[in-house]
Amino acid sequence: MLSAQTISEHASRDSCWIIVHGKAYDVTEFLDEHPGGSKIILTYAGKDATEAYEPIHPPDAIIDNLSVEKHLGDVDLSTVTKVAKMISEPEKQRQALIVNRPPLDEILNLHDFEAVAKIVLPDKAWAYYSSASDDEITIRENRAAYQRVWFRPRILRDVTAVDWSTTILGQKSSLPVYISATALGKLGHPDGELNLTRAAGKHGVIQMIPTLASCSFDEIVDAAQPNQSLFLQLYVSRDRSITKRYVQHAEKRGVKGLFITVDAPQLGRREKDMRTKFVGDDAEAKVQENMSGVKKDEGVARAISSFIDPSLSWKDIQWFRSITKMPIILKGVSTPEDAILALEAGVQGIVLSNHGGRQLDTSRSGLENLIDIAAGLKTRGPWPNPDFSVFVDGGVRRASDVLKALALGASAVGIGRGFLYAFCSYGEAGVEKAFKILGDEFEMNMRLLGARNLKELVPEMVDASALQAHVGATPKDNLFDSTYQPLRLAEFKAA
Ligand code: 173
Repeated sequence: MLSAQTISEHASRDSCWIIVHGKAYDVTEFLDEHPGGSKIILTYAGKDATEAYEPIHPPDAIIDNLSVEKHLGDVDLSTVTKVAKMISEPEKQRQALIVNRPPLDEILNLHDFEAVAKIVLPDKAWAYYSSASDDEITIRENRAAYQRVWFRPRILRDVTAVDWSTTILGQKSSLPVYISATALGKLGHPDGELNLTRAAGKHGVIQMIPTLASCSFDEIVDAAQPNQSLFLQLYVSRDRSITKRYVQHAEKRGVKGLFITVDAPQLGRREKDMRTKFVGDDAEAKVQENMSGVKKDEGVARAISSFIDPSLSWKDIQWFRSITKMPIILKGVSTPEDAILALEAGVQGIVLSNHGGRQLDTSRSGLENLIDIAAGLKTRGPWPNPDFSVFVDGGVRRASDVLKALALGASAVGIGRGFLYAFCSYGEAGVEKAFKILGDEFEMNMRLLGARNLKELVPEMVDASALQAHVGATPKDNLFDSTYQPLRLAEFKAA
């Protein structure tokens, strides 16, 4: 049993021990390998790092990443003096707001979750989740694109019974929507991604597990029902043996689709996230930062993304095919040229995505790209193609958005932030409510549109003639605009 006193004697770059979950670790040699940089670890050198560790890492990450001789053993927790945490005034106000958030019954649409999340989330979490790259033009365009498409409803079709269930990559789904991957779920709720897993299991919805989930992959799979379908989002590591092990483990555990992210060889600069800073502004952190030379203003995502391999190329696709039998989907395709290359490479589908506006700013919306990509794929085979799924994500908040994408030929639609904000604001019950809201919206909109099932959604039911015109008026999106938080400029220090 180690005492806190002993640990505190190892509080420097030359000998750095930390405590996580009641055990001590020697991380001296790991400092420069830490994907999040050494400075954040040095802030906790000689101390208990559990509180900082938990929201960002799966519980076993430290155990897996350090060789056994660096596992120093149990710490006598009675010797660890809990640093009394000063609850700041803004934090007190936040806690009060959580208590007073609107009852779940009063949540009527997915924008409501976002409005509540914006208030109840810690600043750092809201900044990370809501941010997008550069001038945030693409994230706003993702919403606006849906409003440039208008319905052409059919009448007198006996719409007593309507059915919006479907299959996605051969898996049953109660909605033509899957939960898209969003990283670091515990920044927003202590149960993190498990909120999604549990709600999805109850309601027959498919969850895409993020590579950078706060819960470990196995915790998520263990929380699923026996027949629950799960997909996996993959960031490809520079070390392909890590990627191979991860992919094959996922397949063994029954994951039904591998979504390889192809739009993030480098993370976009998300300025909202960068302005909140990764490490708190305390003097100690500043000293450590100066010593370690790591940039302090990277933002949460960039700080942990250095393992992603920018050399990933079309040549790698055959290798993925050789290591797994799961359907392979390329997530983050924007052009017919690449859609055709993907088809020719023999993958099972693509996601027309701009990463929720977080990567290349002023790239077009997935919905708009669907027009060109459908035209391109039509020259190479059937459209829609039962053997080549085309998914769309980005900016989806309403069932009517989904119906527009499906009418234009999408196989299903991904929603990331919408469900993320549902659990950040109300936990698992929030996600269940989000499914219910979407179901109600599907029922109403399909009746009004004259489509009794998803096969009856045809391109003639939408007027997309304005979709590719970027000039001209789009209707005001008041709900979205009232939650959407504009970027800020550099601020003066308090006098
Ligand atoms: O969009 C993101 O924030 C994201 O995909 C990511 C990538 C690397 C680390 C954390 C998040």
